[in-house]
Amino acid sequence: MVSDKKIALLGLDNAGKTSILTAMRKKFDVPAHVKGLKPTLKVERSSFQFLDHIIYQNDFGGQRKYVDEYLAHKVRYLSGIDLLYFVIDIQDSLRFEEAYKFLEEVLAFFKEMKYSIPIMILYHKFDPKLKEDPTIVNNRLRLQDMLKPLQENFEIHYYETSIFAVKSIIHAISKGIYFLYDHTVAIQKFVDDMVKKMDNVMALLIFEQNGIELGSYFLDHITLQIKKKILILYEMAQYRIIDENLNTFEFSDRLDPFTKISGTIQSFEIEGLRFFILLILEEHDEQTIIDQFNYFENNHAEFNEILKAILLDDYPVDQALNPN
Ligand SMILES: Nc1nc2c(ncn2[C@@H]2O[C@H](COP(=O)(O)OP(=O)(O)OP(=O)(O)O)[C@@H](O)[C@H]2O)c(=O)[nH]1
Ligand SMILES: [Mg+2]
Repeated sequence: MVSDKKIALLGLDNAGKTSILTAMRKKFDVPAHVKGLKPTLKVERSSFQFLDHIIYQNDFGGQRKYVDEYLAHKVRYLSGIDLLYFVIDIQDSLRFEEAYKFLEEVLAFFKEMKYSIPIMILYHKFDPKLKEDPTIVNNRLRLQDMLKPLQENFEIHYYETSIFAVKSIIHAISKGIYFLYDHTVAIQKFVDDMVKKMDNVMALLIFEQNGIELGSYFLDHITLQIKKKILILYEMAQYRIIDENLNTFEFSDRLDPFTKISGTIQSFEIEGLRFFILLILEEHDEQTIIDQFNYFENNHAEFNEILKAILLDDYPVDQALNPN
């Protein structure tokens, strides 16, 4: 499925927009990747695969001449946007006024066009070591005050992000994307996306702690009998994981004389609630299974952020800014 969602990242030059997108792509060693970034020339369009579909993102270079160009031709540049991330460098208080004016003009255009889209304000470069720095804290308060009038017409969400705490970025970006969907659709998209990134998936299921299924994928043509067996395996694995206080539990089994599977279950704790993701792979050579399980394991932190973004309406900023 291809989505026609158009996402824009706007903000002044040097605010960190391209760095944020780089962080979303790379996830690891982000500061090193970001070091050599050049200013974006006008608008860089790329597609960004985040869910089971492609999202078109527009990284708007923030140099003055470009901003003037966008504002002079708003229809050309700013039409049809479904979601806006507006990035402000929290360390650069001398440019708050300029950033505000830019945002104000963009929102005035959205209002005129009757776009009521989510507006995500990223207070960026809110580096973990500056979390309690009085200047930065004060800058945040100032911005909050400045931006208040804009809330009259728009649903505005605020996030503190830093490339030194990649999960703060994953959180803010995912949150915005999931605002475009309701919870159930969002979770199902998340499941479909994971399946797409792996091979040999027979089933992938997300449950909350009472065993209510939030999202599911089963390979086509799988029999009801086998589905039932998978659910029994899930119950067994969930029991083990709780009983033995584990984060993850792997197993293999035979579902019928012809069907051997390997499975793993991961547990997530989100605001005191527990969630489980069950992955069942069709039998394959050992290395393939190990690779798939490793992929699943290595992405635990990211899955956790995405689930949080989908499931929680509010998320403590402090937590997001903890490096890893
Ligand atoms: N301390 C700190 N520096 C950052 C962070 N994110 C980005 N930077 C730095 O900010 C500079 C500018 O980043 P870019 O991502 O190129 O900024 P941009 O908003 O895309 O700029 P334009 O393309 O000109 O609009 C780079 O030198 C980054 O290293 C952050 O979270 N913390
Ligand atoms: Mg850029």
